[in-house]
Amino acid sequence: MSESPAPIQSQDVARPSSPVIDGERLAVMRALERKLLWLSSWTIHNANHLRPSRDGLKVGGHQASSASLVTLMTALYFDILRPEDRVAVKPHASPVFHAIQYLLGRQNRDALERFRAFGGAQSYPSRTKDADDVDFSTGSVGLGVAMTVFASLVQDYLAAKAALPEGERLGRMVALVGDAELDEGNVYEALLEGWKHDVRNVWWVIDYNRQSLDAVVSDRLFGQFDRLFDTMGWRVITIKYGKKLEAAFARPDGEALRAWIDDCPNSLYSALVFQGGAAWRRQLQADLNGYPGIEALLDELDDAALHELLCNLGGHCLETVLETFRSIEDDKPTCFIAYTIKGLGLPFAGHKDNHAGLMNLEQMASFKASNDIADGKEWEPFAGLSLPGEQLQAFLDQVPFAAKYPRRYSTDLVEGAERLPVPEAARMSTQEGFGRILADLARDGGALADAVVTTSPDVTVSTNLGGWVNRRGIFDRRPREDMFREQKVVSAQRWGMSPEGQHLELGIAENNLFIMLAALGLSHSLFGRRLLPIGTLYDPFIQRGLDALNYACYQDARFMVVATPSGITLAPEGGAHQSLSTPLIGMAQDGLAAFEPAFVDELAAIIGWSFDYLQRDEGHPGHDADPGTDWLRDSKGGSVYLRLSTRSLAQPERPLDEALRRDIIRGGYWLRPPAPGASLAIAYCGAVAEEALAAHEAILEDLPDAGLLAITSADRLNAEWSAAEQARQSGTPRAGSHVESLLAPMAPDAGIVTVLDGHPASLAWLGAVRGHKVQALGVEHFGQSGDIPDLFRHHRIDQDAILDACAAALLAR
Ligand SMILES: Cc1ncc(C[n+]2csc(CCOP(=O)(O)OP(=O)(O)O)c2C)c(N)n1
Ligand SMILES: [Mg+2]
Repeated sequence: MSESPAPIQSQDVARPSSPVIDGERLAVMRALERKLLWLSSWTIHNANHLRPSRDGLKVGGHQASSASLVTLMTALYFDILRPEDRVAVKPHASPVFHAIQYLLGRQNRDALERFRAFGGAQSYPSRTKDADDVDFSTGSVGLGVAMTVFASLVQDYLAAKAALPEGERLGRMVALVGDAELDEGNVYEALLEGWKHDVRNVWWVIDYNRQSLDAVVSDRLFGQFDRLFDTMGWRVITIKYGKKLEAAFARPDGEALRAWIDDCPNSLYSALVFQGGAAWRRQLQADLNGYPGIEALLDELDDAALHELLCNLGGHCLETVLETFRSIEDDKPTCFIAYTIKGLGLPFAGHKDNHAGLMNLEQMASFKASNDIADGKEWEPFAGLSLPGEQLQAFLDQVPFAAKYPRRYSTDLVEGAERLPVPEAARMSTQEGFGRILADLARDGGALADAVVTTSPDVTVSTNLGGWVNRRGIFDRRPREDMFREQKVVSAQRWGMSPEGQHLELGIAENNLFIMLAALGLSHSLFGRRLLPIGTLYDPFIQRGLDALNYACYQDARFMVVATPSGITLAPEGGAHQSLSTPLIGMAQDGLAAFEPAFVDELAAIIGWSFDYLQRDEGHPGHDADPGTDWLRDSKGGSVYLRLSTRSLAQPERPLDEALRRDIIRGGYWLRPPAPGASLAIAYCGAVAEEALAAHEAILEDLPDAGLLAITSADRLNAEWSAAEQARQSGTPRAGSHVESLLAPMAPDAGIVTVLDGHPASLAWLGAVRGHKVQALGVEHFGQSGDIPDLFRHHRIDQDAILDACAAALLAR
C-alpha cells in the first residue's frame, strides 16, 4: 500500500452472538455487495480493454469466478471476520479481495488500475507482491486451502505454550475454496492430517458453482463432500437456497419446485441460468406441468423476476449467508458448501465456457448503466449506490475486521544462533552430524532451542531427529504417555506427547510437510511469535512436495528443510530413493539458499548461520547490508535447504575460524589451494569429498600446483556471481563475487573437473566464471541398488573417473 494508513489498535470485538441482522445493516451490505461486483468486474475490464497493450497478450482476470464469491466475501469481510482471522482467498477471486481492501482504505486506486500490470495488484493474492493485506498467497489451487489447516495447527502450538501475544484471541483460519479445488489431492492429505491433530478454528467456504475451468462439474460428486468432511470430524453446512427460493418452496406445490431443482443436473441448471427467464419458464412448464401452484407462480413472475428467483441460491443470499455464518460460535472445523452461480449478475452467468470470459465493450456499457455508474466515476467507492456515501463510509469505519491494522506482526530476533558447537568424531556423516547438532541444542536449551520446532513426514527417526525428539518431546494439545515406555518396552525413542513438545509428527505426505513449514515459517507474521522451523525428509521426495515448497517460498515463509539421505550415496536403498536433480532444484528455487556440505564442521557453521538468516528481513536492525555489495541479498534473509548424506567421511581436524566460516557460507573454499597459475583444479560438492581428495592426492605427484575446491553451496556461489555480473553490466564495475575470487589464481587456460552426487549441470557453470574448460562429472541416469564403489564406478563419479576427467581437461588445454 503506497499511502500507508495510520496503525489502528486492536479492540475487543466480540464475535456476533445474534444471528439476526438488522435491516439497515443488511441494506448497507447489499449496497457494498453490489459495489464489489462492479469494482471487481471493472478492474478486470479496465486491465483488458482500457489499458494499452504493448505485447498483444490477453491480460486476463476472472469476472465469472469473482462474481461467484461476491456475496460470501461481502458477508465475511464486512461482518463475520475479526482481525485475528486469516484468510486464503480463492485465487481467481483476487479482484474481489482487492476491491474489499480498496473500500477499507488498504488498497489504492492506482494498484487497481494496474491490476495484473507490473507493480499493480496481483492476479492472485500475494503476501509478498501485493501491497494490501493478504494473509495467505494463493494461485496453485488447493494449497491455500490446506494452508488454513496448518496455520491453525501452528496457532494451537503457540496457544498450548501460552506464546501468542497477550490478549489475542484465537483466530479462525478461513479458506474460500473453488469447488474444483477439491479435486486436488493435497486437500485430502491436509484434511487427514488435520483430523489427526484435532484441528479446530478452520472454516472452509466452498464456492459451489459446480463449474471448473473447462466444464460443469460431474453430478456424481454431489453429496460426496458431506460424507467426506463428516468422516474427518468436520461439521458440514450446506447453504443451498436463498430466502426467495425458500419462500417459493413454502407456497402451494413449492416442494415440487424444490424437488425439481434438487434433481436438476448441474449442466442443465447452468445452461438455464445462462439463457435466463424465458428458458426457465419453458423448462418448468414442461417439467412441472400439472402443478397449479407452479403455474400460479409462473404467472405472477415476469421473466426477469423468474430468473432472479431461480438464481437465488444460498451463496448469493446475503441474509442466509450471514445467518449461517453467525450461527457458528464454537471452534469445530466447519465446511460450508455454498451453492453459487459462476458469473451471477454478468452476461455469461452459468455458461460452461465462462471461466476466462470477459465482458465485451457493449456488455460492459450495459452493465455500467445498470449499476448507475456515470462516466469518470468508475472507481468512485460509492458511485451508483442508492445509500448516502456518509452512511456507507460510517459502516466501513466500523467493520470489525478492520478494527486493527496492520494485522501482521513483527517480532524480535531470537539470539544465540551463530556459534553452534561442532560434534566431534573421526568419521561421521552429515546426517549424523545434523542429529547430534540438534540433540546438543536440545540438551543445552535456551531461547534458540525453545524457538526451534521440528517436523517430519514419518521419517523423524530415519533422518536422525530422534535425539532432539527424545529431549524436546512431541507436540500434542493433550498430554499422552508413550505406551511402550509405560510398558517398559525398551526403545531408543521416547515418544511422549504433550503441549510442551517441540516436534510435530506428520503422516507420510510431503505436501503436508511443506505447507506445515509454510505455516510455521510465517508464525512471526501471522501469530506474533518467531519460530525456527526445521523439516526433515528424504531428499528424493522433495519432488513430491515441490509445488508446496515453492508455495512456501513464494510467501516468504522461513524454514530449514533438511533432506537426507540423498543421491546414489544411499546406495543399497536403490534407484527409487536416489535423487539426481535436487541440487538443481536447490539452485533454481527462489527464496531458498541450498547447501550441500561434506563435513560436519561446515554443517555446524551453516546451521548456525541459518538460524540467523531465517530471521532476517530488510531493514531489520543488525541486518543492514551495503546494497552495493550484498549480491547475495543476504540482508533480505530466506529459507535454507540442506542436502545431507548418510555416508560417513573422515572429518578434517581444523579450527573453524572466521574466514573459513565466511567462505563456507558464501559457498566454497580451497581445501587444498592451487599454486598461482595452476593448470588444474578439482571442484567437488558433498559426499564425494573422499573420491575428490583421493584423486587430488594422486594428481599432486604430477601436478603439484593443482587445487581442490570444496563447494558447500553451488547455489550461493552461482547466485552471487550472476548478481555481480549483472551489477557490472548495469554500471557497478567494482562488483565481484566469491567464486570469481576463488578461481582467480588459476591459469586462464586451466581445466576444472567438477564432481558431485547429483546432476553435473549443478557445477558445470563454473567454467563460465573465468572461461576455464570444465569436465563435469555427476549422476545423469537413474540409479539402482549397489554399494558405493559399484555405483560410483557405474555413474563415473569415482576416483578413476575423476582422474580420467583430469587427463581430459589437461589434454584440452
Ligand atoms: C494446481 C493448479 N492447477 C491448475 C490451475 C488452473 N486453474 C485455474 S482455475 C481452475 C479451475 C477452478 O475452478 P474452481 O476452483 O471451481 O473455481 P471457480 O472459478 O469455478 O470459482 C484451474 C484448473 C491452477 N490454478 N492450479
Ligand atoms: Mg467452480
